[in-house]
Amino acid sequence: MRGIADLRLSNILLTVDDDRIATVTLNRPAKRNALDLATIDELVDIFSILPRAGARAAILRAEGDHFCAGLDLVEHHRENRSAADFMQVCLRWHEAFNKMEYGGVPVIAALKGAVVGGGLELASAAHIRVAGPDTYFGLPEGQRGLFTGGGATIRVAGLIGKARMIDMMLSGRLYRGQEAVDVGLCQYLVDDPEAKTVAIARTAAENPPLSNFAICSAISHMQNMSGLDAAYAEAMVAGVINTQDAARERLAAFAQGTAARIKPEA
Ligand code: 1HE
Repeated sequence: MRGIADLRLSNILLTVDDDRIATVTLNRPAKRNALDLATIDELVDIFSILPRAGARAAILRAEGDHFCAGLDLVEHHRENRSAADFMQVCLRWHEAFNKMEYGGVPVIAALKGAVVGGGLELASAAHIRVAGPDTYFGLPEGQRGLFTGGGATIRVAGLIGKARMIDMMLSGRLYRGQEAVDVGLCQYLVDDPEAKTVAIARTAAENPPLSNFAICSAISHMQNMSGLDAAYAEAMVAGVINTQDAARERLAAFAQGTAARIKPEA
């Protein structure tokens, strides 16, 4: 795909299959996939290019036993950053995660082991999170004398509400299993998150790309608007999406009785 081969990646593996489904693999398992600045730069590059290159969906996964241990604490300690320096680091994190959330390509995350701190911030920028039996979620920032800097106050609070987020940060509470689904940290809990993630990505990739673009950018944008403006924007987006050629074809199939009906599996 356009531009992908030119990317210089060290901490992340990127592959794209014949159906234009990208697999983005965090690849620092020896450091529990902690996010150093180089990894964040690679995420910015990858999620800048995938929408323009025509990716139909992206799977976000990790090598090793843990999805992501959050901010690279050793790098942060070594760099002895000033407030201004770390503000710039956080802006780069926001750039990466905003490209994921607002890029218009469905991002489905396969989660395992620790999804903590910045790792949870990364996961929460995906559109769908799939957890397994060993997955756990935490925000240990308080214990480390830190604060979230990669968007948790927006995305994690949005998923679980501010009271639960504050509890996680103050008390170090971890969520896992069905409780993690129930509070909204993930949408699926399955034995094999990798397989489920691939299946979801394949299903999503069958939707017209323009529909997925709206689903994976417009909803997030509209959440940032007043109700009145969101309703206006929704009408504009629906005007474009619901009259696209791909929609006309699918509507014709429905009218002719050849399209699938929407029913739960028996
Ligand atoms: C790391 C990191 C890291 C591991 N930065 N190097 N995040 C945290 O507070 C979580 C910190 N990590 C852990 O609690 C544990 O490492 C895990 C539970 C994730 C995994 O435990 P374990 O026993 O499998 O591994 P380990 O022995 O602790 O670590 C293995 C190596 O990974 C070791 O390096 P080594 O060179 O000594 O072998 C660790 O130093 C390294 N490692 N986690 C750097 N996070 C934008 S603001 C966001 C703020 C936050 O994200 S705060 C949350 C930080």
